Amino acid sequence: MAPGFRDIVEEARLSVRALLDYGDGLFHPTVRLGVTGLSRAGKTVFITALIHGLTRGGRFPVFEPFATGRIARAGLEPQPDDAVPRFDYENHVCTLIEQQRWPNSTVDISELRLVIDYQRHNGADRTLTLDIVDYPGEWLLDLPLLNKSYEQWSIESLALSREGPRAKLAGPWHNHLATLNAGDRENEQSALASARLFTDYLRACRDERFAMSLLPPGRFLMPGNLKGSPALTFAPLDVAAAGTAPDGSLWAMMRRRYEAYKDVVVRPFFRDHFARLDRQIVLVDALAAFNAGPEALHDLEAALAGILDCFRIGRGTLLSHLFRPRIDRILFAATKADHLHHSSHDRLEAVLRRTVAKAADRAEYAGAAIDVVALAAVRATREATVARGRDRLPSILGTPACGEVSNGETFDGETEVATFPGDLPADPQQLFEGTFRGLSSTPSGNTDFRFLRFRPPRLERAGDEAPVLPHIRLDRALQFLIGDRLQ
Ligand SMILES: Nc1nc2c(ncn2[C@@H]2O[C@H](COP(=O)(O)OP(=O)(O)OP(=O)(O)O)[C@@H](O)[C@H]2O)c(=O)[nH]1
Ligand SMILES: [Mg+2]
Repeated sequence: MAPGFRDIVEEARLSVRALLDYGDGLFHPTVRLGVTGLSRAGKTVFITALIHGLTRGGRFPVFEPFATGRIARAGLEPQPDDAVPRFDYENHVCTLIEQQRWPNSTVDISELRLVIDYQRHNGADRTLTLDIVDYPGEWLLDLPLLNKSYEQWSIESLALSREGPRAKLAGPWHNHLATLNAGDRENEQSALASARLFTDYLRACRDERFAMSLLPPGRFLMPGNLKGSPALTFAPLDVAAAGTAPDGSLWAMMRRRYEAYKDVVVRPFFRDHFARLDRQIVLVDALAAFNAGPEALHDLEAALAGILDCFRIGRGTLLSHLFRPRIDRILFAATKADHLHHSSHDRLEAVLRRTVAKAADRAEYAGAAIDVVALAAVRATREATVARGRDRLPSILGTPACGEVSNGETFDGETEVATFPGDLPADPQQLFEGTFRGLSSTPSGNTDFRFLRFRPPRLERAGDEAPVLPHIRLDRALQFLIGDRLQ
């Protein structure tokens, strides 16, 4: 398809941005690291732990420049973008360490600059600037909308909403949809009701019992200052792919608003943030999908395919070819691995590897280096072996968060318990064959997995020194993401 005027303008803007960044990068070697993941995946905890570890001397044996002492200093400096909120690092550390609570949910983009002084292998002193950008994964999953017409999006969203557990959750919206005729005159009240019922359906899918991942448009569930605006007041209609919307019809109104959503939300995100990233970590809460059931796992797989597609889109811009390849490394990380016994960490990694590999095949992806890791940015548990009859079960010890329920017991947030969350199978394929029982189909208590939320660990202080946060494989993630830039 020939590029339209809007595409050319967009390309020119991207090019100017890339040139400015490129010039800057010549004098100050910089890595712009995107940290993303769907809501509650662990973004805030990951960034907080990463900065805390680098600035306060964490234990990172696998992060070579750190372990060999070549990093002389790492410290925070003012960030480069004046219009982006600063990542509230100090507050998050205080919540985590002093109050032993997890940080509150964040719904916007934020940024922080870390400057690392290090010695090259040849002895020369150098500085690497690491700009960390935290943005919701839901925004990333909006990028495929750029290549879809309203009609295509409607057809796909409707088809998806008729599958598996989604069909039941979409009931009220489908009933309303059946009363609408796309060719009828445009009507604000119909648009409002459709958008509300469609959003209710998306919200129900996200509930932890179903833990669905693929829920665009992302801002419907996190509208921010666009709440109530026409750009968020639309929904799919039952329309034909090749059809034309009659002037003044409900269809034309919905289509106009869908295009407005792309203009107001998706394109600026792509231009101002996504297209400027060099490296990307995608955090994935696979355990939430195991809790919910096989459909959630398949949905996660589809979401990861969508995400990989975005990185392909991101490589197509003109100047990024001429000057430097953008996003050249992508790490997929299964978070909260501390909920599993270490004997299952490799298995969790294998599940994610299998999910990403399949997604990568589908997306016909070729380009950046991709790796997979199972990690816990903050390790909230310890391990133990618990005797049950003759069996010795590999268990984990932790303090379940206040209000968590297991086997009819409600926890008070103070008592440490040993739990056996369930073993992952040695062959990840078994999980994808859909034979396990999750909350979406089975009452809690009878599910195959039950991962409780634990409180952050109680840390021992040695004198005035800030305590070190325990983690699992955070150093491996760092080595992949920036190790090569500190040679
Ligand atoms: N045990 C354990 N729990 C974690 C870890 N990281 C995150 N969590 C849990 O996951 C929840 C969400 O983590 P956040 O870092 O706030 O996730 P987020 O992706 O920033 O979430 P939003 O800001 O809501 O999009 C926390 O409240 C913890 O319950 C971890 O390393 N270990
Ligand atoms: Mg957050």
